[in-house]
Amino acid sequence: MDLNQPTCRRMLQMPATGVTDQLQHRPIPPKLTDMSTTSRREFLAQAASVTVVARAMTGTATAEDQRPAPSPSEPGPLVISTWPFGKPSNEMTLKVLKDGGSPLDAVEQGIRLTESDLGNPSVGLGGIPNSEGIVQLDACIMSGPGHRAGSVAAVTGFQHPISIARRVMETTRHVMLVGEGAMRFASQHGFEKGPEVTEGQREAWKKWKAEQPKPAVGGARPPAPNHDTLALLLLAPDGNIYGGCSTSGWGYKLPGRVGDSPIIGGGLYVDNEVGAAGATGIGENVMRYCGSFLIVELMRQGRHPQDACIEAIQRIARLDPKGFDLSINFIALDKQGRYGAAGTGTGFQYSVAGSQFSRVEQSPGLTAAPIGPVGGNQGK
Ligand code: SD4
Repeated sequence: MDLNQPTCRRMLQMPATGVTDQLQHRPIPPKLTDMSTTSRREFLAQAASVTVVARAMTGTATAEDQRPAPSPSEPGPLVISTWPFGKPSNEMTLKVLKDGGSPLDAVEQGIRLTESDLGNPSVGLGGIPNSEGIVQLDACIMSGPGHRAGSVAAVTGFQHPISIARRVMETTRHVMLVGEGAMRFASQHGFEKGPEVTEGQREAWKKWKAEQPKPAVGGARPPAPNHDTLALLLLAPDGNIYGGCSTSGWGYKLPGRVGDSPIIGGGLYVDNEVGAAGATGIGENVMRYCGSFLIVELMRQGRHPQDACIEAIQRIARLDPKGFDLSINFIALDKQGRYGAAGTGTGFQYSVAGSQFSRVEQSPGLTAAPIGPVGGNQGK
């Protein structure tokens, strides 16, 4: 759908040209799919989301502007995850539930699927390594019931940090284990060691390293732009909410750097009274604002998940010296089965699936700037 078409412009009540130019650093509408391939029901859902963003542009986003909740003809679970590569993970999550697995099994297995893909440069052991050539993984998991959480950070050589995070949650009195301790814990619990980096990533790292200027003592080489974490949120058939998050983090980061993804309230937050949110992008720009927690709190105040994502980014950009130049994206899901997303720039895609559908959707971007070189949108 071309947003400059008369129908769209009427819907948005905006001028035909210069929309994005005039509104630099202000929300722009989501790019919608071609009407010819869109059912009436999907069109109505999309029109509702356009209205949400149009109102957000004028600072009047309201909770009345809601994507329809799943209709009674589509009962059952709803799962949402970051990027198109989340689609197979969503489908795995639903399959595990269908086969009788628990919601936590479903979240874990869904995320493990992406972690197993050694071709994915930002989740699992196929990820871009740190500046010393070693892949360093972060992950966390949350259960709405019991408000339980488990998390691991800076783990190397283990293929499934999401499973280690779950084990931390289920077998210890702690929430988060990092580095050596996390790895010792994983070994004691029988988790298998894999390679520390794939051959392909090792070759790319060598090339990157050779091209870097010698850093000053104590200084750091600039990390590579790479922001494609998998965050996955599940509304289970019994109405409870769960979530998980897994990443290899910022490519060529300093050894020991931990991003937002394993930080409860940063890259993921689940509140069983309200809903859940997850993040992808430059973790430093999410964790300083407790981004996912903020979105859940906005939903608690009545915001639609998409409005909450938009408003959280607007608030972060207002506070941050970099404005909207932050490369952050969020997804959110509430207890009623409504969902949404937003990003600081255009191009962020996310995956949604229920018992009757599985698709990739385009998130609204709050500026016209492209989200940059990311692998997520090129995923399956
Ligand atoms: C991090 N947020 O470590 C993660 C990386 C990422 O998409 O890409 N997320 O900062």
